[in-house]
Amino acid sequence: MALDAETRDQLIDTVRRFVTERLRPLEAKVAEDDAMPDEVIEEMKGLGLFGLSIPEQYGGLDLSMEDECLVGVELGRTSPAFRSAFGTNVGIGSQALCMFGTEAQKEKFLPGIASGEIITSFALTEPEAGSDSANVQTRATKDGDHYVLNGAKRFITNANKAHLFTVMARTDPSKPGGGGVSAFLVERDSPGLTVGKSEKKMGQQGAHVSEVFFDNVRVPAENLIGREGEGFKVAMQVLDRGRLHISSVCIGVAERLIADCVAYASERKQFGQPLSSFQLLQGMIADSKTEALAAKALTLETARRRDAGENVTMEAAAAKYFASEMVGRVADRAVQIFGGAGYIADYGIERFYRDVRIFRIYEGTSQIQQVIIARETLKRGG
Ligand code: COS
Repeated sequence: MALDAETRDQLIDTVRRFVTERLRPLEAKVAEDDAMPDEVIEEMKGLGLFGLSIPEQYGGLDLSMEDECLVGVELGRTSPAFRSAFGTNVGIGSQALCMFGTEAQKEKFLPGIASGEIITSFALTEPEAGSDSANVQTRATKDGDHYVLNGAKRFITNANKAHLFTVMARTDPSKPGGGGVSAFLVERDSPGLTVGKSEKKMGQQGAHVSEVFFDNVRVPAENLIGREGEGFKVAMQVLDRGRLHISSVCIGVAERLIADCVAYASERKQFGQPLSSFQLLQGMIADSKTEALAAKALTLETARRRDAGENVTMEAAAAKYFASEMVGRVADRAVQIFGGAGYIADYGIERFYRDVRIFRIYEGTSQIQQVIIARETLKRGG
């Protein structure tokens, strides 16, 4: 549902102030501690951030994709680890349920997801199913009114805190591709489900990924999402949406870095002049600004088209591809503009440089986005 302009502007203003006043001062500490303060999580819950995308009738804010992206841009103006705390609830952890769940499933879980009481995770990736996500090996075998899950997932965001997983598992081993895969809601306290240690990562400290293991985990048949054998398509549609959300966060980070570069270049003097007076440096700022504007235009236009009911698989892939590569280039230029200071941890620029690297990998690598864009373009004939 689209908010009226006034309510939307108020929400954006509130999120902007929260990011500026509460989150930005904590960036270095969260990175250092690799943990998110509990009080910040509580404030995020109070602001409704866990329920941005959840329908109003279940306690969420029910934002349109366009409004979610506008909020995503604001959230991108600080360390992306903060967004990750509720990102799975807003996106990949909740959307299979929102789009394909039964009324009973929604009533049971969505209010808790919207309030942040239930943390969700999306468990698709496996050791042998990364980019080739149809190659799911985790098995789900029907046993009476249950399915029994066995297998392992990896790189699962927020698994260490999750109460509820959307798990893609193979129900039909005779079908090797996506057609034999089904999606399930699996509760964390199910006997046989264990979560591995949090992985040590290159960036985004304070956000966590872990392995998840299923050892004869019994899942009630009523927890199947959609129909048996449709789990791969469910996952792909969740990712179509998630890719737009990630694009908006990339744009926010780029805007933040451009502002930091402008502030630094205006203050720092060399050869008796501020850095900002040098045209070679202005060229870097102009390139970053142009690319950020282009990514924003593409992302918001695609979000509006999705809101209007169009299939935007190709356009969402293009947005994710362009925005994630764009913020990589912007972060690289930011290190260059800050010079030696860009390489020193105290200035925070090198942290963003590391943080943004994952955007070109998760929710589909740049190469996967290229595959999706090319396939569809070839199919359409241009
Ligand atoms: N929406 C709806 N249906 C989709 C779809 C989408 N976005 N993408 C694919 N499908 C359907 C296809 O239409 C096809 O249906 P039929 O069998 O009825 O024809 C089926 O799913 C299989 O699709 P496809 O043949 O394209 O599957 P591939 O194995 O070739 O894989 C890619 C497709 C590579 C695009 C997919 O595996 C992918 O996105 N990989 C990256 C996964 C990823 O992002 N992982 C990140 C981790 S999760 S955070």
